[in-house]
Amino acid sequence: PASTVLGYPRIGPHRELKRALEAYWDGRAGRADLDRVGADLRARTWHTLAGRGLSGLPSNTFSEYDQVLDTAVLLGAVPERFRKEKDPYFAMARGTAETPPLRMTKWFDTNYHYIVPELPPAFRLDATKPLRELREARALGYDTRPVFVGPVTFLLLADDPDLSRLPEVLDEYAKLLGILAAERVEWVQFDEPAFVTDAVTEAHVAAAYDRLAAVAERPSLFVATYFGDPGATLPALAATGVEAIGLDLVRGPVPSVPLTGKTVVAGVVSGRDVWRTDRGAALAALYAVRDLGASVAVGTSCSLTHVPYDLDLEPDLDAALRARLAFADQKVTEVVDLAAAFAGGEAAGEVPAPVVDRVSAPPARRGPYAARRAAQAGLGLPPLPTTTIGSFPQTGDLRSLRARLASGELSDAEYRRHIEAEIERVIRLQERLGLDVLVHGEPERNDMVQYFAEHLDGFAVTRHGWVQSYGSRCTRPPILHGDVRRPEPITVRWTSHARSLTDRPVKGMLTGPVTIVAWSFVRADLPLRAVVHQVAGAIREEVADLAATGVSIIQVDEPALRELLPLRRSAQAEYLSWAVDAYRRATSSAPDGVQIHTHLCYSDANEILSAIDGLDADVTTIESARSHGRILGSLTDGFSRGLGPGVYDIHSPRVPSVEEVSSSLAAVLKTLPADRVWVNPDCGLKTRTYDQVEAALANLVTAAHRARA
Ligand code: THG
Ligand code: ZN
Repeated sequence: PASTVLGYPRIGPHRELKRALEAYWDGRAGRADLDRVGADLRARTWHTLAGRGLSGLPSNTFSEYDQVLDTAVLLGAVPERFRKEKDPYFAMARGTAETPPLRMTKWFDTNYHYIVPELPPAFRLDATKPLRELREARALGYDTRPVFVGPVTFLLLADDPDLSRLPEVLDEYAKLLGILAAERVEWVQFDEPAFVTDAVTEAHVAAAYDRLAAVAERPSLFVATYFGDPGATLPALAATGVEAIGLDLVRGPVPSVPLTGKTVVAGVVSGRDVWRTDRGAALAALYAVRDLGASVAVGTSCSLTHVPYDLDLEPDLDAALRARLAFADQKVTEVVDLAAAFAGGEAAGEVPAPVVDRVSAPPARRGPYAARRAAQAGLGLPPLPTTTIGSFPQTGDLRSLRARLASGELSDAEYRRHIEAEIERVIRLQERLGLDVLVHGEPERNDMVQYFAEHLDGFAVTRHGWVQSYGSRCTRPPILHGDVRRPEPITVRWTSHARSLTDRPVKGMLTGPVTIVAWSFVRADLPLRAVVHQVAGAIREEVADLAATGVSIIQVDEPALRELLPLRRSAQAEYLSWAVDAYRRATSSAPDGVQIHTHLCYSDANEILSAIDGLDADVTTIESARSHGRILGSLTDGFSRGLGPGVYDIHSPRVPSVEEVSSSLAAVLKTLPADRVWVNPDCGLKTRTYDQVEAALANLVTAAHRARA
C-alpha cells in the first residue's frame, strides 16, 4: 500500500531556517540568501523522504513563517495596511515600526503558534508558492502532493470566524484545484484538524466537500482530520465524493463507519510524541481499517513538524531510552516498514491494555483565604505592592556562561560565582528602583521547563531536539520517560543567596506541574493526570523546602494551564478539575503564612477563569496589557484574592511613560478594590534589554507611588 507523512519539520535539522530568517530580518542577508536556504531545506526533505522509501511525498509543507499565514496569502487575505510594505508577508507575521503584526495563537492543543488571519472583503487566489514548490520538486524528479490548510479549518482559525463565508472561500479552493489539475497533479491534501472539534457540523463538511468534489477537472482529494476523533464529521465526509480520508488513530479510535470505496490514510505513527510505534498494535489498527471496506494507506497521525528531526543527532542519550525513541526521520521509516508488514500480512499484535491510573492522594488544600491573609499580614507590604514576574534579561554573557559550563571551560564553582554575582546585580537594581517584592532574576535558567527537567529524575534533555514554536523560535521539549522524582532541592540555593543580600522579601520562583508536562514529550504508559500528579509531588517538595528556609512568598507559574485543555468541550471539565488539583497539591505544602503567587500568560485565559480561581493562589498576575477590558471585567465577579493585571506590555521594546502606566493602573483600580491590586509588568523580562527594563520599571514604581498617594 501507499505510505506517506502528513508533513515534515521545516526549521532545519540545525535550525538553518531560523538563522537565515534572523539574518534576513536584521539586514545581514538578502532575499536570495533566504530563498537558497529554503530551497536547500525543501530538497533535503524530499531526498530524505524518498530515500527512506516513502511512496507519497508531500509538498508545500515548507513555510517561511507559518502555514496558516501561507494560506491567508494563498486566498488573498492580506489586510490593506500591510499591502504597502516592502515585504507584506513578514510585516503580517512580525509587524513593522508603524504597524503591529497580526495576532498569534496556539495551533489546536500543540505548542505551535500560528498567525491569525483577518478575513478580507473579497478573496483572491494566488497560488504562486505551492506552484513554485511543486515545480521545484518536479525538477528534482519528485511528483508531490501539495498540502494546504482546508477551507473549513482556515475559516475557523480566522479572527472573528465566519462560516457563512464558506461559499466564497470554496470558489477560491475550486480554482486552486483547476490550476493543480492543469499542472497534472494527482493528489492534493487538505488539512482539516477542526473536524475533531465541536465547531464543525456535518452540514459544514457536506457543504465544503460536496462542492470541491464536484469540480470537473481536479486532482484526487485527500482530506486529513487529525488531533482527535472526527466523530460525526467522518460519516459526513465519507458521504462526499472525496477519494481519501486521513484518520488520527493515535488520538482517536478505529471508527465503526463503513468506508467502502475510500482510501484511508491510517495515522498509526504518532506525529505528537517521540516514542517508537507499537508495531503489533499499529498492524491491528491497519487490518481493522481494511475491514471497514477501505483501501489502506499507512501514514502519520498528523504532520511530523511537532517532533525533532533525527534521533541520530543525539548520541549522548541513554541507550535504553534511545531504544524506545523515534524522531521524525525514524517515524518515516516506521511508516514504510509498517506498509511492507501490512502488505506481507504480518500478524497483528495485542492491542495494549488501557493504562492504569495510579493517582490516589486526595486533593490537598491550604487554610481558608481569610486565615491566610491574616497569617501573611507580617509581610508588611505597602498598598499597591510592586513586583516583577520573575525573569530579568537573558544577556549574551549569561548564555555564554552556560555554554562555557557545558564545554567544561568553566567549573561548577566558577559558574556558581558568576551566577551569584548576576543575582546580586539584579537585587541591587531592584532595591535602587524601589520595588517592594524582589526576585533573583533566574539567570541560571535558559528555559524554565528545560531547567526543571534537567534537575528532576525521570526526564531526559536533548542537544538538537528543536521543535518550532513560532516563526524562527524553537524549544527543545524535554522527554519525560520515567517516574519523576526530585533527588535534591533545585532552586533553594539561588533564592537563599538572593535573600542573604537584602532585607526585602524575595519570591521563590517555580514552574507548575501542568506547564512542565505541557511543554515536554510525555510517557504514554500512564494517563496524563497521573504524570502531572507525580510532577506536582516534586514541586510540592520544593515548595516545602523553600518555606522551611524562611521564604515568605513563592510563585508557582502555570502559563500552560489552558494549553492541555481537551479539544472537545465534553472532556474539558474533567481536565480542569485534575489540573487544578495538581496545582493545589504542588502548593499546599506551604504554611498559611507563606503567600503563593501564580502567573498566567495568555489573554485567552477568559475561557478558564473559574479554574484560575480554583488554583486558590493568594496573588495572580496575569497578562492583560493587550486585552485590558476583556479580562478585567470577568475577574471582578467571584475572584476574591490578590490580582496583578500587567500594567504594561513587555512584548514590545517600547518603554511606557509614567502617564501610560498610571492610566493602566487607574483602569485596574476602577474595576478592582485597591487592597487587592498588585502593580507589575504583564510577563517576565527575559527578552528585553536592561536599558528598557530599568526605564520601564522606574516608571512603574513612580506610577505606583503616585497612586498610593
Ligand atoms: N518555554 C517552553 N515552551 C513554551 C514557552 C517557553 N511554549 C509556549 C511559549 N513559551 C512559546 N514561546 C517561545 C518564546 C521564545 C522562544 C521559544 C518559545 C525562544 N526560543 C529560543 C530560540 O528559538 O532562539 C531558544 C531558547 C533556548 O535556548 O532554549 O526564544 O517559554 N518550553
Ligand atoms: Zn507571562
